Amino acid sequence: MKPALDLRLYGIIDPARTRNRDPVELVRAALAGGITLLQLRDKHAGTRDFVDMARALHDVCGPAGVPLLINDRVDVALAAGVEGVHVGQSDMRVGDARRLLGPDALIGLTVDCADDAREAANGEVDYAGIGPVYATRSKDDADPAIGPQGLRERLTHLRGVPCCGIGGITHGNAAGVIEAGAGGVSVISDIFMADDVEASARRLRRIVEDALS
Ligand code: TZP
Ligand code: MG
Repeated sequence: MKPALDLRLYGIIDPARTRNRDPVELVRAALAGGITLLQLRDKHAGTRDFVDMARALHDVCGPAGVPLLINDRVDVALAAGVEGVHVGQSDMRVGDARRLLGPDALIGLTVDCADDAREAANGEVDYAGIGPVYATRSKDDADPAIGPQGLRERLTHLRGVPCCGIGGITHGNAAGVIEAGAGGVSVISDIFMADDVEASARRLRRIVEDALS
């Protein structure tokens, strides 16, 4: 059965963005603070280390009932037995990832423009990630920020596909992302670079809940 998808507070753990702290401990804290979905993103790890980290994170996410997705690497997702993947526009095509991972996998797609949004709306993806909404230091090749207005515009092409905003989202601007129509926020720095990861996640979750209600 496909796991339930809850995009409200979607944490992305990138071992290069933890201030040298243990990703597993940070994820434990973020789970305690209320993240609803987790992605492991690692642009540097060797395949073996990537799979080991995915397994270690899956061991802490499982008891919390929070699905774990892997950025880009369908092979790592399969090897570690996690719930799915998030793919970008130059990663494996959604149809190929779906064929490899099966109907119960959660698959997310980065949506950069109206054409991508139309592709996401064709039914094979479980959610779309739209951004960068604001400027970010966490992605080397990030496109220019689109702002809440750009997010709103892309949402019109998605025809009901669940969506989260991503990129530079903080306590100060998360409410605006939800008010623009996103179902949640996807965040690296404001959770995993924070001094107190649990408190930061908890505060963001409350902001998202308030904006959704
Ligand atoms: N894709 C678009 S922006 C981004 C990714 C992976 C980085 C988001 O990180 P942060 O630190 O929350 O801006
Ligand atoms: Mg990618």
